Amino acid sequence: MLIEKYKIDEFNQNGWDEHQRRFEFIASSAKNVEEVLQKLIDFQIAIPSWALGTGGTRFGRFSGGGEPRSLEEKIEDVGLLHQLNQSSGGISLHIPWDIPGNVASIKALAAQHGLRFDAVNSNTFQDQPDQQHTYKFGSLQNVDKAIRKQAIEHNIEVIKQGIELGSDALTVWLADGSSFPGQLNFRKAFQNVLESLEEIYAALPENWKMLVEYKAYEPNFYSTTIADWGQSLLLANKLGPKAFTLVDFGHHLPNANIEQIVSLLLMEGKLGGFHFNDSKYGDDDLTVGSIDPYKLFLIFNELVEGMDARGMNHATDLGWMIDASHNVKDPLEDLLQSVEAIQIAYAQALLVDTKELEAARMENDVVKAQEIIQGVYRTDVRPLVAEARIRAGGALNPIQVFRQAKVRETLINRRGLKTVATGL
Ligand SMILES: [Mn+2]
Repeated sequence: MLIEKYKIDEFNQNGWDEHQRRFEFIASSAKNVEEVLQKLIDFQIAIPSWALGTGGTRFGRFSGGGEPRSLEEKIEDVGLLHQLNQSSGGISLHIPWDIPGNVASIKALAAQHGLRFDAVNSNTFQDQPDQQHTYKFGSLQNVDKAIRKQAIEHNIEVIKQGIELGSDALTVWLADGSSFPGQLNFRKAFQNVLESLEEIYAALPENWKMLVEYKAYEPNFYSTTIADWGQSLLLANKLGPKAFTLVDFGHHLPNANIEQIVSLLLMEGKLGGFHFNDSKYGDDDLTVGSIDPYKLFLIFNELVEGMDARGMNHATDLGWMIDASHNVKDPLEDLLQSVEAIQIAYAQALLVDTKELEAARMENDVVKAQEIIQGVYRTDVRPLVAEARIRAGGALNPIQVFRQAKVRETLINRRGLKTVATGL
């Protein structure tokens, strides 16, 4: 569903004067406000098709009602988010959870909502009802050649689906690994994954990227065959210029210095994209910025600095996606919160005076360097983010509009209370 434009304009009147005061305050002190606003407007974050329903844990799942029952309804939900924040202009599909029945009508529906198809994701971490071989002991790493072949063919099929939709990247995340010492020959497993990825890589169109995602542990608990950025980079380097490392915020061991990882990957020209979420202990998939917004800002600071150093376009040269799960919140409200948290961190990173910071570093002035970084982090940039959203045609306060327009109630009426989004 979409909300009538005039209603959004009406809702925007609430708190308008206060917004103006707050925006003028920050606009009077920040140097490059117009440039920051344009970059915020251009910056789009893809929403994954699996994040629109309530997620669950291995203990249970509590449905919230009105969840999308089809790919069409998922696109409509992302379209609504994009209408409200004007920053969710991409949707990332998981195959086979979301195989488009009629590609032309799916593309038309997405275009109608101003959405593009972001990276397509393969799935070899669970068995599908009609598949011949099981992935219980891994997919691309499997000791059985026939199983590897099945997983390779699935990835090539996903590329084909993506080409039809106008996507230009394949994200590969493997659950492959081992749960007990002795279970796996590490070298053989890695070699099998490399050889399998080489076959998939060969099927990539010229303008496509392969994003190799890593994860420290889970669902395997002793080893993961692509466990960290070193292993992912090793694969990306061996595969070739179309292969890149994909960093997911929650896929690290506790306290990993993710900002340093993205900095070095950018230096090597091998960072392909970033998956946003937040975590306290492990791959918790919580709302972006809900636990450690400072870490998010520090990562963005390195992303912006590293991309600028290579002359990259922030909006288009890396894949940006939210990869989170919503167990106790309305998924759409949660996604609105996540997008705003990303924009806040991005806006703050854009305000860092990099020349001044570099000068402080050259003087070994540790205190000044910290003051510069934290000075920006402690600046309330929410009025900048809101101004960018309004100028792009969105809502001053997306969550407030979502609630006042009774979106969830309407979706429950239309779709039912006990719907379950596919894939979760
Ligand atoms: Mn991810």
